[in-house]
Amino acid sequence: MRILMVYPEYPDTFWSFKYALKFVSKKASNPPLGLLTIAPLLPANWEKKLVDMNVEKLKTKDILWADFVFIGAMSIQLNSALDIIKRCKTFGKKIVAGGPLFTEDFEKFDMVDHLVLNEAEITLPLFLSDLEAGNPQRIYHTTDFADITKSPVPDYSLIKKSKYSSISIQYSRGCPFNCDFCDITALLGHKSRIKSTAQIIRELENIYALGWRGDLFFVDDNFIGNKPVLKNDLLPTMISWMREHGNPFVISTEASINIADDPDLMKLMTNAGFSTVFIGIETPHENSLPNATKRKTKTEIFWKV
Ligand code: B12
Ligand code: SF4
Repeated sequence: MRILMVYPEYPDTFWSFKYALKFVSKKASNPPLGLLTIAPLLPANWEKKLVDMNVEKLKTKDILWADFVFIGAMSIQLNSALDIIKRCKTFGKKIVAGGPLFTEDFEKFDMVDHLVLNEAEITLPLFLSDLEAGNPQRIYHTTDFADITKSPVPDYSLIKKSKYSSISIQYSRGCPFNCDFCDITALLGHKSRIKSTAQIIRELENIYALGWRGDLFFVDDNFIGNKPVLKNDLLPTMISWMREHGNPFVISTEASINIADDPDLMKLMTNAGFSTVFIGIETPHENSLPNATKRKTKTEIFWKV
């Protein structure tokens, strides 16, 4: 079976970094980690090819090569996703779609043959076993959240690494907050679920073996969701690993502002190679926080920012 994985093009918005990326001779900031994560969930003997349309064009010969086209996308990629779907359908290809865009708006995609929604660790195996039995359904969804200690190491070998300014890696999913403008809790739940330290080391080994050196982005919703495990296990292990490998990565992530409460945690992160933490501040007005259904992360810190 030949699987063509396609990541649609972003529109020209601030977060596509279209103009900034030219200064560093890159095409996109990050590869599509969702598609890289589902690739190893597919049977090992299936052939897989990835086209990220933010770094290369989708060629007709790639579509013709495929038995199935797998599309993953965010809502902002809707227009490009629709173009891909129409184009693949003119060649009579079967389409499987998943990721945030399709999970949230699945009823809008009549032309998609199979909507494999929510976290693929749960829904993709169900689709694959029905496919093998010759009876694949149109929609697979779940209200459960995946045990990500069982998530496979993403197949980083599928990307054209020189086109990206940073490589993505994920330690946790989910967030305890409930901001009304954010889709995280609907998609991934309120509980911070973490991978094991051994998994992260395996993922770092894979990225290192790929020959990647430089920026690495932990794409967690809140990297510090489980501080005791970070402080006692992951970060000390990462510090040793980074030293043994000549500090190959410059790491960034996202975290809540209460990271500033914990100098020990920040020191450990710095020693493990973290150089930048992206912190979202919803509003400088404390009274506006309830309007965004955001409970305070920590008032004293919030007001010092
Ligand atoms: C890294 C990231 C980015 C990066 C890089 C994007 C990239 N190439 O990965 C950048 C900085 C560019 C970015 C930008 C934006 N992002 Co963003 N981003 C993320 C983040 C933090 C991680 C994405 C990731 O790698 N996840 C890890 C993988 C493993 O998870 P996943 O992709 O969901 O995949 C799983 C399932 O969805 C499924 N799956 C995924 N694809 C497929 C495909 C198939 C066929 C199947 C079967 C299953 C499947 O299986 C996977 C394993 O379970 C997510 C939050 C999150 N936790 O996911 C937000 C997120 C995806 N971003 C979001 C948003 C809103 C944006 C912006 C629009 C923000 C803005 N206001 O401008 C911009 C848009 C980009 C643009 N150019 O205009 C939203 C999307 C919501 C939605 N409904 O689409 C999210 C969910 C965050 C949020 N707060 O809600 N983003
Ligand atoms: S704290 Fe961040 S990840 Fe959590 S719900 Fe709010 S915006 Fe989303």
